[in-house]
Amino acid sequence: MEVGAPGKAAAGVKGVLVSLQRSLQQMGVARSVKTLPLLNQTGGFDCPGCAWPDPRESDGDTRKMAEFCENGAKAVAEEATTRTVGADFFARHPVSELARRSDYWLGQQGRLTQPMILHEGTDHYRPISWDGAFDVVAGELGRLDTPNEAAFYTSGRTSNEAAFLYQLMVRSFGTNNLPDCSNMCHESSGSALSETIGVGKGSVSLPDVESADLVLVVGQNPGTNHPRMLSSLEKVKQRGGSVVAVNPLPETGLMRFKNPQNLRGVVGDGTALADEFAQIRVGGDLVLFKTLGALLLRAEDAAPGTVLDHDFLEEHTHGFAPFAEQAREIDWQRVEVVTGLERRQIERIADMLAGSQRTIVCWAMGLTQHKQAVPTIREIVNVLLLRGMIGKPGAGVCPVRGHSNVQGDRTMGIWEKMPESFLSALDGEFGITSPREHGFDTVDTLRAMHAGRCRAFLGMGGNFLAATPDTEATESALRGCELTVQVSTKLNRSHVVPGRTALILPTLGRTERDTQASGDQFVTVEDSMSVVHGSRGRLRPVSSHLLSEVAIISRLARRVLGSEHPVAWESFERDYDRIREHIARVVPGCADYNERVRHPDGFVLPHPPRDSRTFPTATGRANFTVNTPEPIEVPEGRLLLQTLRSHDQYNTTIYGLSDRYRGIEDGRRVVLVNMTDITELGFSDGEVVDLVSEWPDGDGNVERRRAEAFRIVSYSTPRRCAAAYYPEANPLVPLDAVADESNTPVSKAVVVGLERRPDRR
Ligand SMILES: Nc1nc2c(c(=O)[nH]1)N[C@H]1C(S)=C(S)[C@@H](COP(=O)(O)OP(=O)(O)OC[C@H]3O[C@@H](n4cnc5c(=O)[nH]c(N)nc54)[C@H](O)[C@@H]3O)O[C@H]1N2
Ligand SMILES: Nc1nc2c(c(=O)[nH]1)N[C@H]1C(S)=C(S)[C@@H](COP(=O)(O)OP(=O)(O)OC[C@H]3O[C@@H](n4cnc5c(=O)[nH]c(N)nc54)[C@H](O)[C@@H]3O)O[C@H]1N2
Ligand code: SF4
Ligand SMILES: [Mo]
Repeated sequence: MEVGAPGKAAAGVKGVLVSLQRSLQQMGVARSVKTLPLLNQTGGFDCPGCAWPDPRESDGDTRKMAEFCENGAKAVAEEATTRTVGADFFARHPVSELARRSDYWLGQQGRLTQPMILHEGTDHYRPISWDGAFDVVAGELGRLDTPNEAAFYTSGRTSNEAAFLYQLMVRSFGTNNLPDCSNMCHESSGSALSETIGVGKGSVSLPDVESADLVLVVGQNPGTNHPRMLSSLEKVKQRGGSVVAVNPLPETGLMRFKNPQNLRGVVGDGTALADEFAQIRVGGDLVLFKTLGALLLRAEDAAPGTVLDHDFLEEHTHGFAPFAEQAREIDWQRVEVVTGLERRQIERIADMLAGSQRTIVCWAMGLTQHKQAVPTIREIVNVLLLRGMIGKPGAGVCPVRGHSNVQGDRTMGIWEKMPESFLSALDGEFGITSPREHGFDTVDTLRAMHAGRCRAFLGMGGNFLAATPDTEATESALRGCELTVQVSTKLNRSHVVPGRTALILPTLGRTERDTQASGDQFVTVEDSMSVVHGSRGRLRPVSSHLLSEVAIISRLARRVLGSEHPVAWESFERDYDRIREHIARVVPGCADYNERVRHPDGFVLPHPPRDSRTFPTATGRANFTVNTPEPIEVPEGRLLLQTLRSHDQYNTTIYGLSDRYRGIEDGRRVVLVNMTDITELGFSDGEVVDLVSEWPDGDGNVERRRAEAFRIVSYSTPRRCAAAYYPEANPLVPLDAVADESNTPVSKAVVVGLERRPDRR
């Protein structure tokens, strides 16, 4: 492992070189030349990376020749690789051996090419026919005491068509157990926004972001995780706007951007981004936003009529008086301790808010994966409401989504607690009776597995084992299942920690041509800004045995639900327009779906707060809320650990071992700690330690979880805060550490100690 100085600017020529190198390594010249020009283009395929939107002609924007970033190119290379994993591979490698390999090694083996089964008591996956595989699933599901003993997970790459059919199959089978990656991701945003503005999605468009005069980027590392967002932040700066970054780490992508699309980015220094970098303590954001709200109210007191948007408050909000009554207090000493920020900086940011005509707040996992994530996001809404910063151009809330279709999957009904209006529309359309009892989310699925109440697991994409908290406990939960089924493109850890019987069902990726009886098909997706559009793969599938997700679900549904089932499953696989006809009638905002998704720009789903300042909340208005910060207790000698992504991974998929913006190369088992803490705790930079987390179990005992052998790296982070990569640090996250209301695992605030390893110095 090598540790050097962190990078000074994101992207630039280096980013372009890395994109090319990875593409050539995985796909070769011919396939690279065929693939990259179609990425994010009209008539091409949607980037399988993140959910950042594409420019639209309807907005007066044009798409560039290369409308993708370094990490988008890596995502494509990872999927469109020519390396394959077939029956011979599994014959050579027993599961017990694969289980000892790293996530990186597993992913690098290539694409899965044929259905495989692992029978009880054996150590090798063996080939099975598709029909044979569906028989096994139907048989095991049929043996359950109730449909609620099965859980059906979804990861956010699944297309709208597949997601719609999947939830239809699961509800027809008789359960709402539809946990998804969103439970671990933006669930907190959905909870907070539904309650306060009535819609659990962001309220801004791409032109809004680019025309804002103030953008706050809070708990998000766009240079790595949403790289094309930097082009939008660059536009904000070029138009005279300001950017505020709130983050414990000075992430390179928040500081300076070298846009490879223009000369300044190639030969110049690029564009400086953050005007203010607030290096906040992990978990300090609720107190920060409460203080910003207080300062706005005080500024209004000092100069009445100049700060608050009284018309907006009167016409569109509810609960302002009780909010304002408690909101003016500031205990500066406490604020400075909890946030780690200086009073002067918080006052400067408040001045920027008070002077801005168009403010947008963007956020991601640095906010959502905390115990008080939901109150924190509600507090951001409070601050925006004070100045009427919602439902007007250039202003609003912007939770930046992760997976490329995670938002679409929810729109299509992947949720353990879809509202009655959706369920009754679904029942009416298909003549089925959906269950009404809420299902298991991700954490509840794990709890149910431990309690023996969930005995069958099917994953539509994703890597449930590596993505979820408390890895050791999760392993035993999955091993305790009668059946685990993974519909996947690539080999991952969830395949090598099997239930009594385990199946791998390989599927087409988004880059690949999807040919069915009626001809080549396209699918649809929804980005982070509610734009729905088509995606058409063009590459020859990596194996002729692959089925599309739609085909897998349709065939499995026929087998599980029987030929008498009222849904015409066989019609869907032939022609995906048939699925979209149903989507048009069931899913709100999707009328004329087939027509509108064929528009080169797709269409934008309705969002009442954004479109007309109508707020479909319980009060019919945007709600102010009163939120009380709870201190996070970090005992002496302990650190507060956040788990995050390197520049060279996609969640549990490790593309490579280079986190170059943070100066870390050729290794991932690192823990970033402030130099003063390293010294005070009696360690030194470069030493290898175990991380041990501590969690009070409620009976007065402390549960200890250990992750071994992390190299200490001295890094710029606030005192008593630390950072390590996900998924390596997941064994430290207790299953019971969840966010209030959203039940999202608290992956950004784990109390840990560093422990000297017995075998070392
Ligand atoms: N290349 C690539 N792109 C991706 C992904 C990927 O793995 N690789 N994953 C996708 C997915 S599913 C998602 S959800 C997104 C994730 O996108 P991000 O949310 O950007 O991902 P993380 O790496 O978890 O980064 C969290 C950021 O929050 C900061 N942070 C941590 N704790 C706090 C806190 O208490 N307060 C504040 N203010 N900041 C904090 C961290 O320092 C870090 O910069 O990216 C998506 N895009
Ligand atoms: N400690 C900690 N834990 C976290 C997080 C964190 O920040 N810290 N982040 C959380 C977040 S935000 C998220 S979203 C989750 C991610 O959780 P998941 O979505 O479950 O994980 P991924 O790593 O994105 O899934 C990768 C796998 O998906 C499969 N795949 C890829 N493309 C396709 C496709 O087109 N179809 C199908 N069927 N399969 C496909 C491949 O086999 C690949 O191995 O992890 C969460 N876990
Ligand atoms: S910003 Fe996200 S969606 Fe856009 S090209 Fe990069 S990874 Fe793909
Ligand atoms: Mo995510």
